[in-house]
Amino acid sequence: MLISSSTLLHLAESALAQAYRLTHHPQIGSTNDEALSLALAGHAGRLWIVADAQTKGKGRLGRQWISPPGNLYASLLLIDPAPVQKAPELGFVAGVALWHALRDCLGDDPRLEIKWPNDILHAGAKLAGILLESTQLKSGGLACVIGIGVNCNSHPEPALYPATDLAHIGTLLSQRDEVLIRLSAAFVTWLRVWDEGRHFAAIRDEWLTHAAGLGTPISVAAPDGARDGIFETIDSNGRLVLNAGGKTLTLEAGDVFFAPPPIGVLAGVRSGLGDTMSREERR
Ligand code: BT5
Repeated sequence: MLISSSTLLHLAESALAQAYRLTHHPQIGSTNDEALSLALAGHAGRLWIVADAQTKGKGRLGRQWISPPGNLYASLLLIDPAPVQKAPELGFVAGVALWHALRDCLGDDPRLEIKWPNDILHAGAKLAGILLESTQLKSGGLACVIGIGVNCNSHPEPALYPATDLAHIGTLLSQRDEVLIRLSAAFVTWLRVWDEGRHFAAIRDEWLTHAAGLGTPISVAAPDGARDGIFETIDSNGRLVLNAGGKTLTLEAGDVFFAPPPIGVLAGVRSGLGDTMSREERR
């Protein structure tokens, strides 16, 4: 069932003023899948799709996003937000916008960090995740879908990473409608800064200000195997730059681990692009 506007859920005034709109589903397979379907059916974009629960919530690389009621499951559909080659940068714009929205909920807290490519951690535990997908439209346009899951009042105990939620942290604001208002406002702000890819440097600077693990030893489960080294920076394309025993490695994809991961985990992580946009989708 689709409710065109919710009595509970609202977008920020700044988002409404920029013609963003909201649809709300009590339950859905995946808000990202719904956004992609709407795009293929000709939707003009600037649409937030929010569900109370998802039955097929998706993470990156075909992984599951556990999606019980009470947390925020939202996808933002944008049509032609930038030239095609700049579209993968949206994952970093989303990471910065989500970090700011959650900072508004937490207040100042140095434990709130962005993990490459765009997870949000609190005290090292995963608070929110982002899944960026895109599809080429028959019209020749590009539909981009930014899917965001925020754990508001519960979190699972997944095997790969520790997790947390806003209520568990004890934040000022923890309700998903409060998070959505701040998220929709933060996207207006940071999409404007990005300026259709003209100012990715400003997004990169902001991302690096809040990055987890900079200058520390990390392990990256990359598509072609595990890489260990010091996390130096991200480059002008958002790729992770690793100093591996004096040799500089630039990684486009992978899962980052700050502490030695459990035995077998690195080998078990499925390969794929760290920026959440598949090679197929980038063409
Ligand atoms: C992500 O993938 O972090 C992207 C998550 C995006 C979810 C949103 S919800 C709205 C929209 N619609 C969708 O269908 N998806 C998007 P990844 O980095 O691959 O992390 C997935 C991994 O995180 C899983 O393999 C689990 O280990 C763990 N996990 C699953 N559910 C979680 C949760 N609710 N909280 C924390 N970790 C979780």
